[in-house]
Amino acid sequence: MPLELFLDLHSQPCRSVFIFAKKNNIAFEFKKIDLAAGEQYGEEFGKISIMRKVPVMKDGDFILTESVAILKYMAEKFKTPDHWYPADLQRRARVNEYLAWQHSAMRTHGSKVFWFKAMIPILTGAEVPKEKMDSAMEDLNMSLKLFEDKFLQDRPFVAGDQISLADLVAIVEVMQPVGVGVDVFKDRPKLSAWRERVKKELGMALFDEAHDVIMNVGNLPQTFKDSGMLEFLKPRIQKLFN
Ligand SMILES: N[C@@H](CCC(=O)N[C@@H](CS)C(=O)NCC(=O)O)C(=O)O
Repeated sequence: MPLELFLDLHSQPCRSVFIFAKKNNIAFEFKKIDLAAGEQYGEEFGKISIMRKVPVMKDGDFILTESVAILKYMAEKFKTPDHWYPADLQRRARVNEYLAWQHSAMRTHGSKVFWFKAMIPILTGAEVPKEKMDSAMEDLNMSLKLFEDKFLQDRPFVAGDQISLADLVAIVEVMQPVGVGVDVFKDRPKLSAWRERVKKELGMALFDEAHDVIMNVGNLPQTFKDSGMLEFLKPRIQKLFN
């Protein structure tokens, strides 16, 4: 029986899981969970995960949440090429180092800019105050700089000469603000060259397939409104400003 992957490609961690499975010819059934329509809060999804977040993987009776855990599970179960999650202790540690860091840095900062630019003005009818926007951009720029200076340095990819899970998890997060018009690659030749290498390794068609929805987020806020998710999200939106 193929894996079941519960995904919404608007979500960065879902894109990493989707791309990894496809790139490695891992058979799976795509179970779409429409986050903007609130499907993660439905009864059916609740039976799959009380975390109510995607991605989720189901392998027979075994259910796994957390994209990083899912990626490592797939890499090990399907014995994907070593470069994705190297057996070598120190190269693997480099991958793990990035995967541990990114949740509280690149992911947090890129997501915040995405919400501030695209979602909040439409959901609340008001622009995000300039000082909040500037502060979010500052955090994102700091993460991007650390990615270049600490995680890439002069290497083609995070763990060396070959692409790994770290690059995959990084690219999907870096692309999130791009979807709302923030050109994070401008004046960053090192980051741009890395993006081109990653795209080439993944394959342009697969990269574009995964990122299509995030590059066209126009209808997303309307879906939030129509589904009643807007009311539900208000307290969370408030938290973003605290
Ligand atoms: N740490 C988790 C993050 C999962 C997560 O935050 N997913 C978001 C989409 S990017 C989600 O499902 N949000 C739905 C919600 O909070 O209602 C992972 O890496 O899988």
